[in-house]
Amino acid sequence: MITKLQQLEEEAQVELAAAQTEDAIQTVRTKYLGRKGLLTGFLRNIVSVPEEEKPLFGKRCNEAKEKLSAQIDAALARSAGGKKLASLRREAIDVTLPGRGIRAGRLHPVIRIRREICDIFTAFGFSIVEGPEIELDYYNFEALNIPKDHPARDMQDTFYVDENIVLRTHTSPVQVRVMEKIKPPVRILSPGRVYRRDSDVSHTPMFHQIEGLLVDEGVTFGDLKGILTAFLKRVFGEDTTLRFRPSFFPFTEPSAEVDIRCVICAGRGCRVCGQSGWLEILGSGMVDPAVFENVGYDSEKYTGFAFGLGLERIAMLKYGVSDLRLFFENDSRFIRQF
Ligand code: 2NM
Repeated sequence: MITKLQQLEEEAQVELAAAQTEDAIQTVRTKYLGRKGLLTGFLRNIVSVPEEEKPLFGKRCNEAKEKLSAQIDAALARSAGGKKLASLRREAIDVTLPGRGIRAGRLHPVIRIRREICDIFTAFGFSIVEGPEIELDYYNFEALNIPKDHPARDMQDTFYVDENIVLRTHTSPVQVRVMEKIKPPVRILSPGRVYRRDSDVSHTPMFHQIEGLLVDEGVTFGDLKGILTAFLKRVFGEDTTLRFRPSFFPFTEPSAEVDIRCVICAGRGCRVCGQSGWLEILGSGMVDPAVFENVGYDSEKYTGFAFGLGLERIAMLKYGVSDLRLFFENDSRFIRQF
């Protein structure tokens, strides 16, 4: 019987050694030490043990149960410890690893140019003024000396809300509103969105403009040339070459367009400048006396100059963007480059 007990103990040892999980270890405990376990019930075999061996057999039975029970406890403790260790290893954080970078937003190139130009003119003493994008026909056309039969007023070119209300086609109405309110000297810059019924590879129905206005006693075309030259050299570089070319606008007389030497080909002629060697940058002129009369300024006492430019065009030339439509796609890969 004692040999049988030893066999049983050995079997239990082998099974316990093979038990890898807590469940498997518990199964061994139930099989040998449970209420109907093999070792638990083994003491009943004492009836077939010779009288003089009975005490020893009983003692061995108890020892076997206690030993196995202790081994199972130890195995369970090892298993739980291993599990805890594994989970600690799994959840470990390497605090020395570099963090994941956060993608910061960027300013849209049109907004960058707008800020840059506003900063330059603020330094020249100009104030920044904004106004409504939905504008009265009066401020957008009439007050600016644009007659009723002017092509700019055509339904083809202007978004009409109704007979008297339009989406502004330029930001000059803002300047008319300012002149109605305050007496000279006036030095203002009006940035903003403008709208024209135009849509092809080089025109979008909405684009951004900046217009400037300076009015005082004794302002001359020389002042216009001086201010605009200083401005364009700050934007495109001090060695930029300029050209003032006669032009026409209903609200200025005389009028001039300002060109710069082509930034792409340096004047040799290329696709961007249409082989001319020059790039049109802005329109300008001395404010027409008729405009001053419309806002109640004495055109005998005051003179002034004004100018206007499109921001998308400036941004394309300055940053070398070849397709206007990129400005309106909001592709972060494009915007991130500036
Ligand atoms: C331009 C060109 C020339 C202009 C005129 C005025 C105002 F309100 F004073 F009459 N503001 N802006 C002007 C003059 C705009 O854009 C090409």
